[in-house]
Amino acid sequence: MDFIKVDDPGIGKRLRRDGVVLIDGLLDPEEVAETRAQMLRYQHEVLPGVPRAHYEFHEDGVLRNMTEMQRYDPWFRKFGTRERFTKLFRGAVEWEPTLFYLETFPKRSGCRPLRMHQELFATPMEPAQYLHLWIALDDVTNDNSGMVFYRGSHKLGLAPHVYHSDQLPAVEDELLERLAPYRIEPDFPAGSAALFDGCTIHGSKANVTDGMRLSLVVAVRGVDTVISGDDDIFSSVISRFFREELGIEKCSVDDTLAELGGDETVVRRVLGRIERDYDVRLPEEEFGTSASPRMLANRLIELTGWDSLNSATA
Ligand SMILES: O=C(O)CCC(=O)C(=O)O
Ligand SMILES: [Fe+2]
Repeated sequence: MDFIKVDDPGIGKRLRRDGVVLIDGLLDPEEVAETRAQMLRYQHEVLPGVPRAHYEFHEDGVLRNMTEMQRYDPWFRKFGTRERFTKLFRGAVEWEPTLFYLETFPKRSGCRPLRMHQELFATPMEPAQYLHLWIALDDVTNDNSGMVFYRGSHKLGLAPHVYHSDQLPAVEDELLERLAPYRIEPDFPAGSAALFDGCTIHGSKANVTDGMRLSLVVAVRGVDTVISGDDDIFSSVISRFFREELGIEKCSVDDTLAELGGDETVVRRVLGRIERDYDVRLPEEEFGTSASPRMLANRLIELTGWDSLNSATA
């Protein structure tokens, strides 16, 4: 597959046909350097104030990912909405795109392959209007977590995924074998990019080089898509805290701790876990044992300002 320019009028047609479009020189070398510098700044200056839910380090302290970067930093928020990208998205699809998130998964030396997956499987939405713009911030070749795509796989819709204990769900091997003739493994010069559909099967290889390999993803979705909102997500996370702290199997988002047999010590443990993961201290006296997961989730969202998916705190 060949690379085309960001303003090529054929991008939409290629995206519909192949589910992935390779774009040449999306960022020039200065922009690549600046973006890398901004990622370092974010890591050192912004990350200490970001809730743990939106970044991860490997056990030995090497950065593993930073997600939802548009929420915490104006530079990245602006990056995600620059005109060059907005025009690209608008020209590529027939729906109106809106910024969904910015994220980075630096591939450290020695990292294992990222199994083949579809973005839409991990983040379901209705209708399926979802694009990733994956931007290489290094020369990305076969050896440093080279990218893999299955051309045309977006036309299959959602593919069966299997769960692996060590990783996210991945497309089953049998299907990948059948799709082998459509597998592509392009080399990406720094600053080039792949624009791909939420249903396009993709992944990346092991990094067998000595260096870290950097990329940045800008995701957009249709303005009218419905996804699980923060209230559903956080209510469900807090229900899990309730279950684990009480040692019970079932807890709906409206069950209160008192109804489930919890006392003040359980309240304190649940609030402690919320604080650890989200850096927000909910006042104990406000809820006591009358707290339900939904109540705590709503208060958490209020206090963080995460009242909409792209609400910003910076
Ligand atoms: O950077 C990678 O290796 C994988 C990227 C990816 O899965 C994505 O952009 O959705
Ligand atoms: Fe992905």
